[in-house]
Amino acid sequence: MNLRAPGCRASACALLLGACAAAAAHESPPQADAAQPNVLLIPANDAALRQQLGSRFGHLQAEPNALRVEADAQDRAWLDAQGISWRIDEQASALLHASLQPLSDQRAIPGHACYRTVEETFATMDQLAASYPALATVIDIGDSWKKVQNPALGYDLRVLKLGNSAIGGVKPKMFAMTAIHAREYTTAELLTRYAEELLNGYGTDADATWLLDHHEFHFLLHANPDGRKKAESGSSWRKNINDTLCQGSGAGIDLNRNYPVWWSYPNGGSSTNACSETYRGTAAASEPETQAVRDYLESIFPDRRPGNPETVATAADANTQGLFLDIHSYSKLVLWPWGHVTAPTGNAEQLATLGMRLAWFNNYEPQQAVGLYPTRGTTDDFAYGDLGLPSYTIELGVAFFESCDSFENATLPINLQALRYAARTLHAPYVLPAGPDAIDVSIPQATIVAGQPATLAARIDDSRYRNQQQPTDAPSAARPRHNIAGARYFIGKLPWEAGAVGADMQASDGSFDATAESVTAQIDTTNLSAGRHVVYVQGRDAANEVGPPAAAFLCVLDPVVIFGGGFEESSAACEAGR
Ligand code: 0X9
Ligand code: ZN
Repeated sequence: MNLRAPGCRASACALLLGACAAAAAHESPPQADAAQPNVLLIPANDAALRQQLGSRFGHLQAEPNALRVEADAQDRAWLDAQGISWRIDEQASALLHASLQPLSDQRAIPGHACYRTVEETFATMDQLAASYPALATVIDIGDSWKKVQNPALGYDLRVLKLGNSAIGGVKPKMFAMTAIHAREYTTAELLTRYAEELLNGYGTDADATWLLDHHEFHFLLHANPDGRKKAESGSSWRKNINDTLCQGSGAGIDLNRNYPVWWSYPNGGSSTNACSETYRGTAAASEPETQAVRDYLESIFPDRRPGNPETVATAADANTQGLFLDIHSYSKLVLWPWGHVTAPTGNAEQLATLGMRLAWFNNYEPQQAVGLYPTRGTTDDFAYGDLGLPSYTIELGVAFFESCDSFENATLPINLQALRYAARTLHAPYVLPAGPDAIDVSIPQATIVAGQPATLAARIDDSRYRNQQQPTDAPSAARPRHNIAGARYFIGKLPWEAGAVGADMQASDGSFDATAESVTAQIDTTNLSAGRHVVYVQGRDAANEVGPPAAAFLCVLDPVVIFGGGFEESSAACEAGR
């Protein structure tokens, strides 16, 4: 990384940051095409600067004493005019330039083969729906801006809905959307792979099975397909492609500033300039992409937050079910409402608790969204403000066009873990994350003849929080870790289902006196029916809070059938869930 402003000696820079910035304005950046953006390092970080830069760039990466933005020649001149010092981050800029090469083959993204294009993502959705007809369907929830202009062009906004349709009833739902900002490649691929994991795991993985039996997952994989198509042609595109008010490279409305809650709040958190990267549109929900998501959310979720959506302190019902996730890139953050003010929501502690649980898995910075920079009209403030849903923006990884190596080996695995955890809280997302997690549930000998005891093991862990590291101007989210006080198992029914009967598990070391405990139980199978059972484990802490359950399969064989010599066949049938 070149830490000097162009044309400045390091010592002069250290002393004369302002003068260096001025010098930079008169020289072309080294090895940079003037029109191409570079990654700039700005050696300062405070709330006023974040607000100023956030509003212009609609993206920034924060470190304790520095900020990074992607800036073209015009942006650099603007920074100079504002007296903001900057240097080029050569390494990050080289990566950015490599990813912005024009692309020729639209069936895949050259140099980024791990990311499906819009068409490839849609083909995957159709294949999944065809392969798993009882578990997956595709729902058309509206049209992109281009399609509204001309039905022969543009795209449908398509939701992949997952869940076992053979089991009826109203179920807790996860709604997750990705790629609302077109260039954020990693987001849609992460969610597509999570959908594949859930479906492929149905019937073989106990957690995937109960999650799909008792919940619904609604994934809008391309929330801005017109824009994404442009990004796939090698452009660092953010907004939708509505060019009625600004043409050329500045066209578009920032869909993450177009949502109807706090859209016009006077905090400068979006722009009224039609060519700005954070342009909010002519009216709240002016864009068809926004209208489709708003209407769909209001159709699948009840309103659990009374009164006017634009009240700061009103709490949503603590028993609200379901979750809203808007997955962006990049900056390694887990954010929750509000984004428009530093005042906390009425569910601040509950939102922070789940946020810090998620952040444990991806090791990202958990904080109230305004701590990054003030925004208005964002998806998460809408989903929380309008419906009371626990709502999160997760900023994945390290680049818009992140390398496949980095995506597949770093960003993907840790964020799949965060999604798996989030899914297990859907029944009571404001409540369950306060309790300890249940992990590594196993029944080492999981196929047994009725009457034989089965050994169940698990770990109960309350230490899996990531507390907020960086001080911001938004309220802090730190919370204590509790000792484990107990664990119970439930056969065939989730702990909260009618008729569920729990049985105690024991601490493997003899006493419950630590924030993480190994637990075990001997399951008496005498009265269990032959066939496959889901065994759920749930932990409890010293504050009497229970956490999200996790499960393992147990196969019970009928002794009469076994006696007749059918052990192999019965075991195979039971393990396959037949
Ligand atoms: O500015 C944005 O829309 C998000 N950053 S990005 O680089 N992906 O564009 C951050 C939004 C944070 N604020 C809220 N979620 N309210
Ligand atoms: Zn974004």
